[in-house]
Amino acid sequence: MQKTAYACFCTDIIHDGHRNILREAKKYGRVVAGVLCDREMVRYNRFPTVSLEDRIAMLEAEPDVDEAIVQDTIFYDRIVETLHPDFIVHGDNWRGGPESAIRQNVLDALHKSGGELIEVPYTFNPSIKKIDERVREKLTMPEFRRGRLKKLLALVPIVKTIEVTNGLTGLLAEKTVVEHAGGLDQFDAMWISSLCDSTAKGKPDIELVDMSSRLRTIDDVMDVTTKPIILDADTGGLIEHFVYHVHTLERMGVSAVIVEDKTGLKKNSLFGTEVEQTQDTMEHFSEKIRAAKDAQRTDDFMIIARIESLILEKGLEDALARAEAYVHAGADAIMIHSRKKEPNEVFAFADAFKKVHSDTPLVAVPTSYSSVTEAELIAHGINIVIYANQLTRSAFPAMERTAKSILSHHRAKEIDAELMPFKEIIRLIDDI
Ligand code: SPV
Ligand code: MG
Repeated sequence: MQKTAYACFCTDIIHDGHRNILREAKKYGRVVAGVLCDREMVRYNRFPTVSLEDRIAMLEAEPDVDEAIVQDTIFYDRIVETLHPDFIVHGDNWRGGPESAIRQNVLDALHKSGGELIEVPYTFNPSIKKIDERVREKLTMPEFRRGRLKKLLALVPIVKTIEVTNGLTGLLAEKTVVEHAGGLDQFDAMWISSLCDSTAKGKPDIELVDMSSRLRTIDDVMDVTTKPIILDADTGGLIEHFVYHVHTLERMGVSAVIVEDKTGLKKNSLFGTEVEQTQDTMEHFSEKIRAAKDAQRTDDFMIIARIESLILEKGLEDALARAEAYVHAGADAIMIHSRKKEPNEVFAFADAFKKVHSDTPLVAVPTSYSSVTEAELIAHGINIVIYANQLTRSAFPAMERTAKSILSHHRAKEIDAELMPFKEIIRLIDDI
């Protein structure tokens, strides 16, 4: 009986490197090509720029492919159990880094089934590099990245979002992958926080850093990343101004804007009732949401209404009534904020809200209730989790310690051992 050689592809374009793998597979028998499904591609690699159907057709058109099938998990157990391939063929570039977890999974699965892993030396040439760069370039374009948050919401159990304030933190959000409990994890989206953006400029978080400056930050992040961006737009300012900002953000390729129902001089929510803060009226804020939805030009963009009732201790009923009004005004999602140490009030809100609006996404920002797990948030119907300021809070004490050490020792030697060599930092930076 003819043997089966299987190779899985997680790509939008077939280039010489892939053809080399297929040619090698052909030497071992009938070639079955796997096409990694959208959900897994998004979670573990990058967003597909062509549909699953087109990716299947692309592989079917390859002369060395006998059959193309969908692989629906990044790990190979299911494929090995159902297909029983005699050989799995893969490039040898997965031996180091987080991808080695997938390699180990293949080895374990093949060990059970009696199959064999064939590793082909990874092809790296200038034309392949160019193709890779072209796909990445396409992913950075506004029309491709704008709709990515909506797509993610349909694909992943919770959209894991991390604060970014510049190109470098953008690259961290884009490229950090960890292997954990036999799986791979990475962030799905980026949050441009008003608190961290202001803090990076040494300014208070009171809408003092104006939109032109915020847009500059977004542009820096966009230049070097492909993941979707959620902008913290504070109160959104005057309705007449906010509608302009919606146009600009859509045109740039931002995926969502979050506006909070406060008015006047906005202060950061983490101060709660310790400072004077005024909540907008339900009617006026609904009008703001409605005007923004009217101004929106694409279906991709999301306007998310942020409710400050729990922050301002106005109670759950007020929060739920506002949620109802804002959804009615057209909000694409609701962010519920809390500064309690425990997630109970967020859960109570989420449980009640989801009973009525099971399809409206909910956003949570677990800064003060940081012990909550993603699994618990998912269980209560939260769809987006924002880790809103943890990168800034980790960088600042490290920088302060370094500054103090240099001042105390009148040289840098004492702190040097704690510092990362620059060549390790710039490994994140792509050359053109
Ligand atoms: C921000 O990150 O700027 C936020 C979240 O708005 S919070 O600081 O908790 O208000
Ligand atoms: Mg903010």
